[in-house]
Amino acid sequence: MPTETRTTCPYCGVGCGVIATAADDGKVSIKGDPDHPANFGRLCSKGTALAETIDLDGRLMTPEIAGRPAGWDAALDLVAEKFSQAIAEHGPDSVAFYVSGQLLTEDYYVANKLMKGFIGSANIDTNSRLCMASSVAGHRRGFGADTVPGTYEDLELADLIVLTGSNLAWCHPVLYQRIAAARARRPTMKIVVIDPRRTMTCDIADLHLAVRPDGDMALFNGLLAHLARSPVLDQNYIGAHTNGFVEAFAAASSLSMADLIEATGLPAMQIREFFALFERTEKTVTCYSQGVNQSSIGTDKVNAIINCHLATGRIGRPGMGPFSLTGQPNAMGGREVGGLANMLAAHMEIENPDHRDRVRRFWNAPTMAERPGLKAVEMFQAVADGRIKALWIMSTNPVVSMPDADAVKAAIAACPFVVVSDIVRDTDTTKLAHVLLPATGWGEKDGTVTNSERRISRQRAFLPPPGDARPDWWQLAEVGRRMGFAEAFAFASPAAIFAEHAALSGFENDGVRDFDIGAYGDIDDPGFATLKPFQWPQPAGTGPQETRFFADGRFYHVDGKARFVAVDADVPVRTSADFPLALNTGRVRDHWHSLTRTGKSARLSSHLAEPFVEIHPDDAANLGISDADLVRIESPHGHIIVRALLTARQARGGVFVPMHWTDEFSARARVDTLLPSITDPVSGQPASKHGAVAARRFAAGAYGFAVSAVKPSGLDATYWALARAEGGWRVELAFDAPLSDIEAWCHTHFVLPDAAQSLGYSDRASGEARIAFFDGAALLLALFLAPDPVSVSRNWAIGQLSEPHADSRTRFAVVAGRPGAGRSDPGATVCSCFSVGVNQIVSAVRGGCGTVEAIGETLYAGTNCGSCRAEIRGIIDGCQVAAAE
Ligand SMILES: Nc1nc2c(c(=O)[nH]1)N[C@H]1C(S)=C(S)[C@@H](COP(=O)(O)OP(=O)(O)OC[C@H]3O[C@@H](n4cnc5c(=O)[nH]c(N)nc54)[C@H](O)[C@@H]3O)O[C@H]1N2
Ligand SMILES: Nc1nc2c(c(=O)[nH]1)N[C@H]1C(S)=C(S)[C@@H](COP(=O)(O)OP(=O)(O)OC[C@H]3O[C@@H](n4cnc5c(=O)[nH]c(N)nc54)[C@H](O)[C@@H]3O)O[C@H]1N2
Ligand code: SF4
Ligand SMILES: [Mo]
Repeated sequence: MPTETRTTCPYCGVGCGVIATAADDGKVSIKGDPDHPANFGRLCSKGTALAETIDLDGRLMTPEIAGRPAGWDAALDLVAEKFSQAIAEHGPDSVAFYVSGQLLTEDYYVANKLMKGFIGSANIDTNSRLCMASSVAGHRRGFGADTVPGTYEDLELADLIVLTGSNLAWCHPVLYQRIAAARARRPTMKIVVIDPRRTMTCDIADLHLAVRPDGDMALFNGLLAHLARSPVLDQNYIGAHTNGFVEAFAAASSLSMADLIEATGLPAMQIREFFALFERTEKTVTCYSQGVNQSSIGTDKVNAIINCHLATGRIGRPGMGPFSLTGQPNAMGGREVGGLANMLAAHMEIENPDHRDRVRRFWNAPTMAERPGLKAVEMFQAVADGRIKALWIMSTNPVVSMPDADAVKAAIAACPFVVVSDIVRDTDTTKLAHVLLPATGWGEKDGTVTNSERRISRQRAFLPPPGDARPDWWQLAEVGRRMGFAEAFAFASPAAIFAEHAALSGFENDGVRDFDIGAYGDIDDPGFATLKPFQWPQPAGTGPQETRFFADGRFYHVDGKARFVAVDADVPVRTSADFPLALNTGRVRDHWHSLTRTGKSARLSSHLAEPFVEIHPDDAANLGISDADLVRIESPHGHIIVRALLTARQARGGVFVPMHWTDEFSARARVDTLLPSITDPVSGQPASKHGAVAARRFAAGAYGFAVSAVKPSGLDATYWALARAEGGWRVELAFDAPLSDIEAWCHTHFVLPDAAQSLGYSDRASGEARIAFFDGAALLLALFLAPDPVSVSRNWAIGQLSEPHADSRTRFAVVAGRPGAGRSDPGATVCSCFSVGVNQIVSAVRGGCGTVEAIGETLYAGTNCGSCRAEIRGIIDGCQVAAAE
């Protein structure tokens, strides 16, 4: 009998409920959980494809010491010994944990407890430093606690949604769908997007403000000054529930309209339109994400937003409030356990001696950390200069995701002792580990995560642990025991850890601290097994409730009031004559961070299959760059080579490069090697959205494209990018000079049986060459080479891996690089859920489908997760423009 397991998606902070069904033959299928209050059954493309990412290919399945398989005892003993030794010789601050918002709350709780209460240092920081730290700092300054006031329902109740620094359509797709559905029901609802790029999210926007990089703080300052002079300024609310308005207003009102235009780069009309819309719409929610947080002025940006909501009293009530969208599945859970170096546990403060004493008594801790520890960027600097002697990296890939990534790589490589816990054997970071610990991954582990609206949901195992893999919490607890803290780390199950965490949140709380889930302080294994999603707070003795904070105007500063924060509006400038382009970075629709999981899915890899740079056509023309050229992008810290994607969605003067590509997937495309480690002075969060670079066309001597049934190895091309494809792999290539012996090159990089038959073709006049290898009717490898970027249809070529090639006609068609008569080419994938290509959509439009709905009815494209609907609309519009011309 197939068994259904209710669990939670391991990707973004929306925290969608998932039902995983494991059939008798072990096949897993995934659908949205109709009863989960985050998604009510919806899933995005990444969630839908989860079953394609859980195979054991490339998994780390046994502990390793110095690259050799080892038993758990040997590995754990060594970790405990090296950490204890460093602490004995150099003190507790000579060791560090670098963890992740993708850990479950139970893993995170144990890591934090071990470091802050038992090792006695606060040198535990997390990739959430690169993600949420500015929001946390902004909340604490504004509210006195790290509290997200609202709920997802507010997004449906609002009359105006301002999305700033958020590409919601791609990064929180199910929330985007909920908003789109709400607006379809209530078309008067307005949406404003503030983003230097015209992203797919702008598809539902009434107004897109293409603000200059970091110009949004001036915009919100200008808005505060405008509101302060308008009738919607809520004097009563300000007087009764806040402090600091006068100073904040003084700072904000120093900007004239001319200053605002200069700082934001926006026309006066757009600025006025936005201000008027905000002023007249009481039910306004301002959602923000990395375009706000990842900035050298990120915390100020957060407070500039909060200021506007406080000034109008639009907070804590249905359909209004500032709303920080969390990125990772458990960014919020990490904050609850105090996983940041400057927090304690259960939203208590490390600087506060009473809080420290309370946690010490609760934990019965021998050596509490006395002061904040090193924040991520400082931590890797301390690794670099030798202050950190032992480092444990868990569930994150800093060689890819930290700014100045090559310096971080060098620092880790030089660290005397590095432990990495991961689910994947080969990542850019695991390569540098002395000890590798195999973790159980999604579907294999049990615990909880908290989403953006403070809703705690269970992740449940439905697969056995592969090989010797063990949960992260178990690894940490075992090391804790071996370091001499047997009693404190004698956890028998994730339920026991959750119960302790819940009890600590309620311990001596009495409503003083926002985070209180004391109701679960004595939860047992059966209770944990059946735990339903619930929102915090839920103090002991209370039942589950839908919650909104600050409805009563009470905040968590000692005086019970909220604080306005006076923020400056200077826009940082990073570009110079040598590095004239502003560098912006972020995400694509179908990939997750460093590709260790989504990179396994052919479907997800087909939407954008290689690293690229988005550049405005005018800038490209000035630089002599054409579409599909390779581009070398350079900063004082490093260089990368990526594909040019010319688009007017990108503003002039800047470029956008995705963060996803690693050394496992491309020759040289880690964009974080270009970014300086500039951080926000309050939060310590790096400015990942604002660097400065120079770009030029990279003139290769020859270009190539290959499809292959087996994964290539040791690629030595000047440029290569590897992606999964249906039936095998696809590889983009470029070389300094044309290959002298094509067949030999193929044999060096692809495993081809001796019996393989090859068919080649080369055209001296055009400089083009093709070669294909067959084994019986199966295509093993087809390589297309040309002096210019290869124009063969990618999807057609990939399709050949699954087609029979018994007769010479179809074999010649492969080498000719185009479909035979009667076959069509689907074109680049647009809808990854149903694998529908652009050419199929264009021909459906030509056949009379004039709307996204009509395309859906004909091709199904856009009818599952809906993330591609904006792209489909763009294709329809493009066809209609072409027809009209
Ligand atoms: N598909 C996908 N979804 C994901 C993830 C993923 O890897 N892939 N990761 C998850 C995680 S951990 C996170 S943190 C979230 C991130 O979610 P988002 O923050 O929505 O995503 P990003 O693409 O990082 O950046 C958002 C936008 O900020 C804009 N921006 C850049 N500079 C500025 C500025 O100065 N002002 C303003 N207003 N905007 C600016 C960028 O152009 C970009 O479009 O996504 C989560 N969801
Ligand atoms: N330039 C630039 N840089 C950025 C950003 C940006 O927008 N621009 N965004 C930043 C943000 S917001 C984030 S969140 C980070 C994300 O960056 P990272 O955290 O470095 O990226 P991931 O690929 O998510 O890394 C997760 C790792 O954990 C492993 N893993 C998965 N599941 C488990 C598990 O259960 N246990 C263990 N032990 N390991 C597991 C995965 O295989 C992978 O190696 O990147 C940051 N860096
Ligand atoms: S929106 Fe997509 S990635 Fe995010 S939790 Fe839901 S299904 Fe997962
Ligand atoms: Mo993130």
